[in-house]
Amino acid sequence: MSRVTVLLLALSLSAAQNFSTWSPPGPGDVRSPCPGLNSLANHGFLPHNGKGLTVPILIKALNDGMNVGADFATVIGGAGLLSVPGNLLATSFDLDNLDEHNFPIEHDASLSRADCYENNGDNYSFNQTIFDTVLAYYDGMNETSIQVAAKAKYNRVTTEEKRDPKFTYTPQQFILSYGETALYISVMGDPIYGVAPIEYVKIFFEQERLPYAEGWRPPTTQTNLLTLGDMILALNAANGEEIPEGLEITTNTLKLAFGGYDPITGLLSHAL
Ligand code: HEM
Ligand SMILES: *[C@@H]1O[C@H](CO)[C@@H](O)[C@H](O)[C@H]1NC(C)=O
Ligand SMILES: *[C@@H]1O[C@H](CO)[C@@H](O)[C@H](O)[C@H]1NC(C)=O
Ligand SMILES: *[C@@H]1O[C@H](CO)[C@@H](O)[C@H](O)[C@H]1NC(C)=O
Ligand SMILES: CC(=O)N[C@H]1CO[C@H](CO)[C@@H](O)[C@@H]1O
Repeated sequence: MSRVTVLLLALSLSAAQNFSTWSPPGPGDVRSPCPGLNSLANHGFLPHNGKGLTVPILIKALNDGMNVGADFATVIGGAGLLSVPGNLLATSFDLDNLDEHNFPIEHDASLSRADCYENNGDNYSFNQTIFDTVLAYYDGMNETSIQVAAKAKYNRVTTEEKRDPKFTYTPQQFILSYGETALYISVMGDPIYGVAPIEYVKIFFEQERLPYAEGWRPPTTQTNLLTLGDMILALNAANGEEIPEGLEITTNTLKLAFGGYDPITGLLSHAL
């Protein structure tokens, strides 16, 4: 065997080990409002304690765990660093730094979390009642589709808009929230058509686990800024939600929004 083969074998074995190892957070471990990062930490692709995350650590974990590209990992990793309180020069962050409401990522109208205002400031814990309203759209289906995922997402916006007096939905959050819908149907299914078994989607959100034992494998097509941009456009076309005035969906505006910046002005946005 060549040295290259041995190395590849070693890499795939260590990754396989982590797909089969899973444990929930224990005392002292921290988690985030993100089912993707929490799953990666529960499997040990990210440090199980959820602390000390750097951009290189994210790039490797997102690649090994779900075939998500370094382009996405780098920009959103930058937003993760911005979330460290009082340190604009931070080089690592902890998962619970991501809880801060409206900055730079956490936002209202999540698929599986209550709005901050509606739930006494708990803007990060999984909420089955909320997630059930998303699953209801898939009633009678065994797989996701772009059409249905889009409607379920838009319903979260219109629902919270009506009942949350502090509801905030900036152009940045428009992109983030479409991006998050694109992410779950990409990584649990595929980044082109967004067809994911509902069983996998439920395990991903409800248990924060990669459904390896149930047959899921990382998609062979990489999820990256290009696939996410195309899917955001397809999702938006499917539900017809009005695009904020002046906003274009391009790789550049995606980089700004995922990086924590206003995609129209390019400024660091800190909605109140
Ligand atoms: C494999 C890569 C990733 C996947 C599949 C993923 C998936 C998701 C999904 C599906 C949501 C929506 C949850 C909901 O609406 O209830 C979400 C939310 C979030 N993600 Fe990730 N994510 C990934 C990577 C990251 C990274 C690298 C960061 C930051 C460094 C991040 C930060 C967040 C935050 C802060 C939220 C909360 C937004 C909110 O709903 O308020 N994610 N993610
Ligand atoms: C889930 O969210 C709803 C709606 O915001 C809220 O009323 C409820 O208290 C939350 N449930 C839990 C268990 O946090
Ligand atoms: C969101 O949750 C975090 C963690 O509990 C909390 O520190 C923060 O104040 C919350 N945001 C708001 C606006 O209440
Ligand atoms: C969903 O049902 C269709 C049609 O019966 C079938 O072809 C497909 O394999 C099923 N998918 C899953 C994930 O069970
Ligand atoms: C190769 C690798 O990342 N292995 C990790 C798998 O997960 C466990 C924790 O569950 C870590 O200790 C390993 O380092």
